[in-house]
Amino acid sequence: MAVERTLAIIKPDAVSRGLTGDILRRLEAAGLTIVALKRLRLTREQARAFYAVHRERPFFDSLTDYMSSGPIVALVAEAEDAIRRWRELMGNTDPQEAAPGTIRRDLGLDKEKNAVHGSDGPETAATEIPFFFSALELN
Ligand code: IDP
Ligand code: MG
Repeated sequence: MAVERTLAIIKPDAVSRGLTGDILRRLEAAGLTIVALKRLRLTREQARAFYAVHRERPFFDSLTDYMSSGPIVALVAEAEDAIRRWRELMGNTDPQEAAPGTIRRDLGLDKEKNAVHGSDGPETAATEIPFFFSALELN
């Protein structure tokens, strides 16, 4: 298994509740390395661009309003099999369905405000990482 990079986001619900440190600790404790990190607030248009793949879904307007409602922390994590491992740490999209010990089960509020994002595959990571980080920030 090759060393991979994934895009992770600590979503507005988690940043506003002061959970950034807890989530970063879980990520590092699981053996992933933070190679780039920033705090920012997306505009509504930027959130709609980031989640464009979901534009036909009924939750798209609500999701993108929420994702632009306050600051987020975006980061790139690196490890062997990083994409799958970060998604496993996050847990199911719906915190009520997520396994005990996962971030979403422990910290998520509901299916929308579920604390964290992770790329769902190598192609997605390859577009999501440059959405937030320039080549200079990814040495
Ligand atoms: P994922 O984040 O687990 O990959 P996706 O299906 O890609 O889940 O959905 C992206 C985001 O959209 C979710 O993390 C969540 O915030 C939101 N979302 C997904 N499904 C629903 C839903 O049924 N209701 C409300 N929000 C949803
Ligand atoms: Mg997804």
